[in-house]
Amino acid sequence: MRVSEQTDRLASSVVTPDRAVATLTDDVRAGLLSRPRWLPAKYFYDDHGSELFEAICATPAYYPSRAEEALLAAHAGSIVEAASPDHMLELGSGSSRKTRHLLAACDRLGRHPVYWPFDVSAQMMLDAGADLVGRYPWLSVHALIGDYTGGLGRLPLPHSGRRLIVFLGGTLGNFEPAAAIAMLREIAALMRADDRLLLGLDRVKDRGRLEAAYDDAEGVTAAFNRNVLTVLNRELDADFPVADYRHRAVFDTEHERIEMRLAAGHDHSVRLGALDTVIDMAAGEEIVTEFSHKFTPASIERLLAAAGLAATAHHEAEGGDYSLVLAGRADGDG
Ligand code: AVJ
Repeated sequence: MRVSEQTDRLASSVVTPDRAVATLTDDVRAGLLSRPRWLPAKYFYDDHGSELFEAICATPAYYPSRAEEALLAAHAGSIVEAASPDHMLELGSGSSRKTRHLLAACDRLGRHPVYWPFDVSAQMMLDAGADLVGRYPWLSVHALIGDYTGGLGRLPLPHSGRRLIVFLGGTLGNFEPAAAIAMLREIAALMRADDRLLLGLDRVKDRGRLEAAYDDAEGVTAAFNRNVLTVLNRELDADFPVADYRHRAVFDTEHERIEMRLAAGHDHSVRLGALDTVIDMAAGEEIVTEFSHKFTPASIERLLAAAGLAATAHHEAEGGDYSLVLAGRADGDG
């Protein structure tokens, strides 16, 4: 850690899951041995994949992260005033880059919450945490190390104090509708009447811009997509011919989602050493590697309502490109 005298304001805990989280082997057995073939999106993010995702955010075509950051920069003050948090819990905090807008607003407004980032990457949280406690003398950071898809029932947050739960990046869009509702219900279960959820969601827009955002001219998203096969080769002793797979990004208008896929360039078989099995891939056969759901104001309201939540403020980017929604319990007093 960079600033050792600050460790009293920088703590961490490992979060044990409430329920069994599927292993990579389980997921590959369920997804790759069935048709259509699919893989969960979370396996993109090894160290290299996380770097590639940062590089995607810097491409001109990938607008969501810039749109979200601009909304945070513009509305952090009103969000902090509305939520008045004593505790700020962030799911999938990564390097906490965008959260800095919220913490800066807290600083300006004299609101001093404890920050609880929750992520699988302990190192990223501790690096960001060390920087943040150095910046704000009032701030304590308590990093929660774990996989939030394993449940939120065992977090060491104190019972008292108002909570602001932050779930940014459009990550909820990676979940299929039923799983997104289940995730929001788990979040709602952590909330009392005055607590708030801040949710970042990408919006439905014209197909051309959506598909371009997931197929940038520099080929960064293509490299990110193929990287999941490199992860499988390494972790499962597999032999995917990674470079022979073609990146595809298709907007499914019925389900209102981008589907990222990898299409095999030629007929071949793949050995999955750790599963002691072989799969045959035909030329053109696809593996679905990610869903990224896009929302409308109406579908956001329906999603929140299905989880017992309701929007208390809705900040949208110009032209409706992106939404930052503040929500509370539907049965709360507002
Ligand atoms: C980080 C999951 C929100 O779905 O837009 C970016 C990941 N995939 N380009 C998204 C992603 C391809 C991203 N999320």
